[in-house]
Amino acid sequence: MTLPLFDDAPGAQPGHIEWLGEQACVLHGQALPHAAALIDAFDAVAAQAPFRHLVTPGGATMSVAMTNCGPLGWVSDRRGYRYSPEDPASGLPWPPMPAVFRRLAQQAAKEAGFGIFEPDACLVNRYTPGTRLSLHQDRDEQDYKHPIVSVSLGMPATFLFGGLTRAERPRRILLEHGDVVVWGGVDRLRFHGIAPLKDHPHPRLGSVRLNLTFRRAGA
Ligand code: MD3
Ligand code: FE
Repeated sequence: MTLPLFDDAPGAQPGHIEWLGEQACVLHGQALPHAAALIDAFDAVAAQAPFRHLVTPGGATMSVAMTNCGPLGWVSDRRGYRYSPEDPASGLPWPPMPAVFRRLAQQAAKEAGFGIFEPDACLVNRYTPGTRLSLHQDRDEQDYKHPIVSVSLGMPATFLFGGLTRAERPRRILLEHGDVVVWGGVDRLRFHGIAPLKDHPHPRLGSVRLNLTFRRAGA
């Protein structure tokens, strides 16, 4: 039997489904055919709701820059974490979720076995070299029965896939341009994060990684 030396070694083929848990998987390369359309649609979102570095309730500034599209957007400030229908920077609604975003998220949820997924929030994270996202759970949504879909674009990242307690040592999984991750059910509350990004410039996006995270945040 041959065991891989590194579980974050590249080499997963587009179309390959990598199961990380009972109800968590990576759809390798699933977004590749749509990457150009996703990035073009995203440019319009960022023009209306620019990236910003949010402050945590503890007062730390996050190294990830964020914006949102869709009916609800995830925000953080000294008062806490929550979903808001308005961009606090402008007081306006978040830009609409582009159809190409929604379709991809729905298709991915279906392929991963979650049935009909109607996201009402899309958080966009922007990473540059050195940016990290420390281990956390996603628990600001109303109902954990809905899955979450994430789409990676641009530079590769090492994603940390932990357990249901912070103490469990996370697995390291390479996420590349075009990879889609879907998780829900028993894996919905796993701790996860992103290791500090290395500089491997991407032909279209340069020294940037974008991550789109689709959620059903409201009822
Ligand atoms: C969670 N974003 O926005 S998504 C977040 O790449 C967030 O920007 C990360 O965590 C990012 O809240 C990671 C990918 C992901 C993959 C597998 C998971 C998150 C997961 C498995 C369980 C729980
Ligand atoms: Fe998260």
